Amino acid sequence: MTNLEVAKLLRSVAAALTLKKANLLDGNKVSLFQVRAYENAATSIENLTSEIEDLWEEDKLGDIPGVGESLKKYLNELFKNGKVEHFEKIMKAFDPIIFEFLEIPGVGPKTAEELAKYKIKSLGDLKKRLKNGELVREGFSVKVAEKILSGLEELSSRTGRMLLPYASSYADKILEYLKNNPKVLAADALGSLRRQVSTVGDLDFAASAKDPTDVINHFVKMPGITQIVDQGKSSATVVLASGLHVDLLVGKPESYGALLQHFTGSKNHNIRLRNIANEQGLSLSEYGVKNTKSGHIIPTKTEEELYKILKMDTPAPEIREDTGEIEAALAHRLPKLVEFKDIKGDLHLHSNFQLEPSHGSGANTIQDLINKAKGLGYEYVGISDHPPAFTTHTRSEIIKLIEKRTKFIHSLKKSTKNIQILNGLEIDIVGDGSLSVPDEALKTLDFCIAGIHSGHRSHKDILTKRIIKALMSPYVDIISHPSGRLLNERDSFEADWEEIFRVAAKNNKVLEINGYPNRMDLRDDLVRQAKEFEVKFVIDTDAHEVSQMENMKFGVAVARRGWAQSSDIINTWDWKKIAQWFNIN
Ligand code: DGT
Ligand code: CA
Ligand code: CA
Repeated sequence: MTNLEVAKLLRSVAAALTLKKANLLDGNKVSLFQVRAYENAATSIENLTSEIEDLWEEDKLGDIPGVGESLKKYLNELFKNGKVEHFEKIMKAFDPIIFEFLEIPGVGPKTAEELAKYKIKSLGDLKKRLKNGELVREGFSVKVAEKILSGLEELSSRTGRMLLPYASSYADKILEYLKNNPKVLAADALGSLRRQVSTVGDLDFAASAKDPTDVINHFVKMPGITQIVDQGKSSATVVLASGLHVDLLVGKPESYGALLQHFTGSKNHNIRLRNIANEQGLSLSEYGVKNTKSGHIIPTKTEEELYKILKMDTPAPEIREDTGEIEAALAHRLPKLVEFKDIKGDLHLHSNFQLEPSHGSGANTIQDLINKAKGLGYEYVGISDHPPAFTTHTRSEIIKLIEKRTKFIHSLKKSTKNIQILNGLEIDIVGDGSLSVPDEALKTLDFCIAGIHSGHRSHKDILTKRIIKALMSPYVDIISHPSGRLLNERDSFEADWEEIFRVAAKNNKVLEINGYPNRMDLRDDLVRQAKEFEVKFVIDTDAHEVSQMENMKFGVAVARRGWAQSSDIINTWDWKKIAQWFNIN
């Protein structure tokens, strides 16, 4: 079974449990925590860089984040017998088509169950009967029908591009393999990965060697290759078990700079660069920089040499998109982009503190998060759990629970050395734009993150109003994952971003650049636009587990692609300045 198949099975189990709870079929025995455990495990399996079946054979299932003892037992049974009795028992109460419907973005277990009543045979059948109005005539809601249709469109337009952090970990392994060959003088991961685009179509590598054929022969023997699509003297394309395509170009050391430049792209950047070269009597290609008249190749051992020949500074790979970087490089006015080493803290972290949160509690203790932050060399760390929900708790219960956590964090502040701790929450901006926690409790915090966690498919004006209202609250400091996208799952919602940027800048509110692998939100293009309004940003990981705190560099990549400098990012500031900004004494 592939990772995707296993993940889909676990999601189906989670959905079946949700329905059982909703329908009160043993509902009292199902906990939301259990449902979430299956969903979390599914996500981490989808994103593994090894095949889960291999891990099972090597008895390493326990190494997968989110796979605990009981799930390990079920997965054992799955790989041994091809099925899990416990899962079959849970799922057999439901029409199997329900689990197909759940693949549609925006369709949850309840809608899927409702749809199943209409005796639909397949997703194709569903699309047909929605389009010809049949379902609506039979009593199905017009509004929900429209939502499902757009979900079906989104599903068919899915690109199948890999999220940057996972592509990056594949690339590290491939580079290690390439560099194992003593004939390889240098090897680099290029293309969209080097430009740090949030999703990657295929992986591109370059290697420098005197004898390219030898390197190619070694490359096509790499473990994990399922198909060799193309093999030439100095290039090859292969497919890995995950379906990921990998290109390799091998070039001579004298012109390795030209190869690096060519294969990093982007295509638009290269086209402009080629025109500039032509005007100077030069031609560019992966083989080198050629004097058009003499046919002589000008050596370019490094990329810097190539750009220098063109009388340009070298733009950071992240901004090579022909969106102004070429003009800036010619004028020697490239921005100094923010770097990972500038980051002094992470302010969006979820712990497992018993706050009875509405959703998304973390896996580790607050102390674990603090220790990890110290390990990363941070000066400060902000803990920002989700609060309890109004639907399950009374106002005074919410306040009491938050007070209890505040007390606990205060005691940690006293006992902790070498790092500053900030007491925060990530609260919801609810449907009418008000906040999910009473002001009375918000007052006790060092800082407050507010985010939209529901109603992502509402009208543009409604979503804009919700964010604007939160930006006007004196208690809100940061808006988390502002555009609500989930890569490969849900697009950014539409909103009046200019208005949002204007109000954020005016009220000294900070927009988050969330580095969680499937968020990368605010998006790079919106970061660049927000910068024009002098909006400040914070780069966070939104980690729900300590290891995810290492994703900071991917958040930094989004900021760099948005041309952000360290002065635009509040968590590059030292503790004194941060404490002043949040009014902490
Ligand atoms: P991806 O794979 O879709 O995430 O995007 P890239 O940028 O990695 O694109 P890819 O893998 O097709 O090609 C890698 C680089 O090679 C690309 O960024 C620039 C260069 N390149 C590829 N095709 C062309 C082309 O037709 N013209 C020019 N000038 N450069 C190209
Ligand atoms: Ca590529
Ligand atoms: Ca490619």
